[in-house]
Amino acid sequence: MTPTEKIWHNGKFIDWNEARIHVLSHVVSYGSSVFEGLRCYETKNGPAIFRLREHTRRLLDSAKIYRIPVEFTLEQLMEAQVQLVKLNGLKSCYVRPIILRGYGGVGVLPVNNPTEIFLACWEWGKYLGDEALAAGVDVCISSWNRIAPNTLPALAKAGANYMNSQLIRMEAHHNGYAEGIALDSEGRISEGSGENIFVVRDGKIHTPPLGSSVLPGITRDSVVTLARDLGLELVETVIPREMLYVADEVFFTGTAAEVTPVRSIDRIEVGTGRRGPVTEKLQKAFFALVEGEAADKYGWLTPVK
Ligand code: PPE
Repeated sequence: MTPTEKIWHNGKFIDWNEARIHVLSHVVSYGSSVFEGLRCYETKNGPAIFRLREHTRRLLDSAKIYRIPVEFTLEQLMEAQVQLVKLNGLKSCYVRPIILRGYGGVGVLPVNNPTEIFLACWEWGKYLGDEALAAGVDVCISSWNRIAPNTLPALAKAGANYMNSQLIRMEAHHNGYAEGIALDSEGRISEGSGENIFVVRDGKIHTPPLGSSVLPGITRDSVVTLARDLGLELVETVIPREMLYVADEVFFTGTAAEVTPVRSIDRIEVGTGRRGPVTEKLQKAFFALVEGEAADKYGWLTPVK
């Protein structure tokens, strides 16, 4: 990663190297952070942040679930992200807002731990490799399950959830796969360590519902909307593991992963072992929109001016 110039902290822009916290901050021992990841795309009308409002809303929702007080409004945080990208002079980048419990009281109960908010950005290329978007990735089912209901809330994008994601991703990596797919605590398909998942069979698209321990992905929502626009049949439904092995197409969605085809699962080829027609259609629609080639009919792009 190449550092950029400025990071936003509690309302002020500070130098990249000054964005520090004390080692005894609550977040370090107890994982008490919530965060976001957004992409800013280069369009012909200049840089534009994709679904800024929805990401910022999810950030505040995550903080609310964890009772983390936030003194900034949705609008203020949106504006700060636009200013951040502008100030750092990037055409396209990844934006990472982080809200954490800081330095003060010790012990699990967060008393006297001030909320610290940081907004950073940097240039970030293709998440699952340069070839992934066209060729697809080889993945496995993880031996780790996704976080169960009543353990850690899956609707919150909390730092602590990513201990589970790390186990999934590391296991996949060490066994030679690009990514792992986790089942939920009932053994149904949940999601990748950092992506939602879609399964296509006979032209019908399936994706697990929010009750299957998935993050309410904003790319997921975008793809659901685009699929319906294209007249494709799509259902949110509980999906058994073996559906993956007999699918015609499988793909991941995520801010970092965008729309990435899956070409094999547990060394079983998905369909013909290459990107399928439904995945390609949705990828095209997605990139046309984020890159400003197609009309932004839902107002998903916030220009950085
Ligand atoms: N599930 C998980 C567990 C997840 O982390 C992400 C995003 C998604 C689904 C997709 O959500 P959305 O980005 O709103 O479409 N993962 C982020 C983290 C990547 C990272 O390594 O850090 C991302 O894609 O930005």
